[in-house]
Amino acid sequence: MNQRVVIDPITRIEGHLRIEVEVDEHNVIQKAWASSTLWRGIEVILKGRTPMDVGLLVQRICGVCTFSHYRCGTEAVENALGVKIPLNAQYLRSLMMTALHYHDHIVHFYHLHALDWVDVVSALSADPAKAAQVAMKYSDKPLAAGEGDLRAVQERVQGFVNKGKLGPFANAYWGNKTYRFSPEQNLIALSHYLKALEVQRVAAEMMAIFGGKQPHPQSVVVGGMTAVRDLINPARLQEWQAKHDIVTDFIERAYKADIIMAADAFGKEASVLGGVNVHNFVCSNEFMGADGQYIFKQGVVLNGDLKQVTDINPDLIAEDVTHSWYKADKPQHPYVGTTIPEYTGFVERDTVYGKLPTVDGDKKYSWVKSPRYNGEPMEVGPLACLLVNYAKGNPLVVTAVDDLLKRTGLPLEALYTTLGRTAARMLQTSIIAKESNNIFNALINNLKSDESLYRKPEIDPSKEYVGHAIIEAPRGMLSHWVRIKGGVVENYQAVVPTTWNAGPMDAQGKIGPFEASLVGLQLEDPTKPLEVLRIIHSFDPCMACSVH
Ligand code: NFC
Repeated sequence: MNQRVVIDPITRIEGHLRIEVEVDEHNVIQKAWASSTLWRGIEVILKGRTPMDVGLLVQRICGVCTFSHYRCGTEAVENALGVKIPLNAQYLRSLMMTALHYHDHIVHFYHLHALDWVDVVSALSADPAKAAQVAMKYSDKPLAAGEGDLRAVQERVQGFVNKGKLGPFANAYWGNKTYRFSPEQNLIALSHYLKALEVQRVAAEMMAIFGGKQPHPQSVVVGGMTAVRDLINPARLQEWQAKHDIVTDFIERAYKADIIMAADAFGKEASVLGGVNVHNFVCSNEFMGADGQYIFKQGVVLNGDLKQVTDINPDLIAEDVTHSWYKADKPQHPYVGTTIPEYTGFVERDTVYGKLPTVDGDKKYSWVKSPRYNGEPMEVGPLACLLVNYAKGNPLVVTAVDDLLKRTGLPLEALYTTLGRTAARMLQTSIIAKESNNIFNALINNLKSDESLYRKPEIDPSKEYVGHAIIEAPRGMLSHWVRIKGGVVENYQAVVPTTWNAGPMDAQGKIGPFEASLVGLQLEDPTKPLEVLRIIHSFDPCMACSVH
């Protein structure tokens, strides 16, 4: 008999996500429902506000990728008003975006996702001398190089265990058979987990250098950037460079090495070799450097066909709310999108954990809307960015992907897996780390002849304006859409990365990437669904963003 498994809340993410699945008698998932349970109505709050405040208000959508919304909202207003910001401001915004990607991707892999791969308890039985040798296999200059350092990590964690205080390592599925690292590999990754706590702070400080503070930076305004003198102060620029070096060193010597190690150990683990079942991908241009060139370029790939990549057509984006707790009788383009709540709740039934509120799949079951591109569900995020850019022959991406495949011995198809999604995020971070110096140098060069950072925008209350911005946030393509009338915001919609990935079934019965990724997965033990966590975490869900 089929049984329901409810995981609510999913932890080690931002925001409120519940995943419910139905498994058959072999514990194979037949149906999956992704649901988010908190709505705040920020699009509604924006109505009637001055467009100059949009950036500051929309960045409260999230506590993680605050800068993404801040910048995207500000740029939607700039697009509506026809404001062209100075080049220095564009470079600075690109650099701030690099800091955000470093921060979010490092925190995601180590602090949100790693424990789906790393068995901390097993690390306690590792031989630190052997672990130091093993580390040499995955990097020419491993960060976890010394036996002494590895022993110290082991003793530190053993100390928590002895006191019965596992802290962040409590309540996991330690010992699950789908963990594949040896004790030594677990110890190496664990040492990086602890180091990453320091490195993510450095990445956050990078954002604060140009943003004034982090989270919720304050330096972006409609028309450019504020705090002109401070932003281009040579001491500040040097500080940026020094922190950049610390972060990129970690990316190359720990993050990349750990992904190669995961490919080695998990290369045959069935539960990570699926997990990409929507084969449509879309991403935006991001990280503008000299001559208006982007590190990553926009595009759309459908049905996994890397031979055909098309440009994004913004007219083809719409949001469906058939199974979302909102009213609307058909999919809406974001310029005319509405956000009218209509909550209908859950139904109680038996699950593997006893009676619980559960989804009625015929009804509404999530606060997340379902974005569609020309009627199709799309995966967004680093995997989409890499696949689109690989299809476009972007040399930075082709080289990075081919190098990793060669190094791990995996075929290109391995990208279409949970392991591939997690590896893509590391590759994206590593490419940014190598290329963003060009953006920094372009800024320094331009400052020699031009110190402008701001152009005052004009707004005529007797006119109506319409504008949007599409950017690549850490979790994927983000777009904001604004209509301005009488000098204030008339309508506002944000179509957010995790909304694309986590949205429920649409009117045509098509399911989105989260739900599709789980169908067909066999669970080792439905009461301890580690495999579900591993797949869902590989998207790096941010439900605060997705619902807003
Ligand atoms: Ni929150 Fe996001 C917004 C999302 O664009 N999803 O990456 C960005 O949050 O982390």
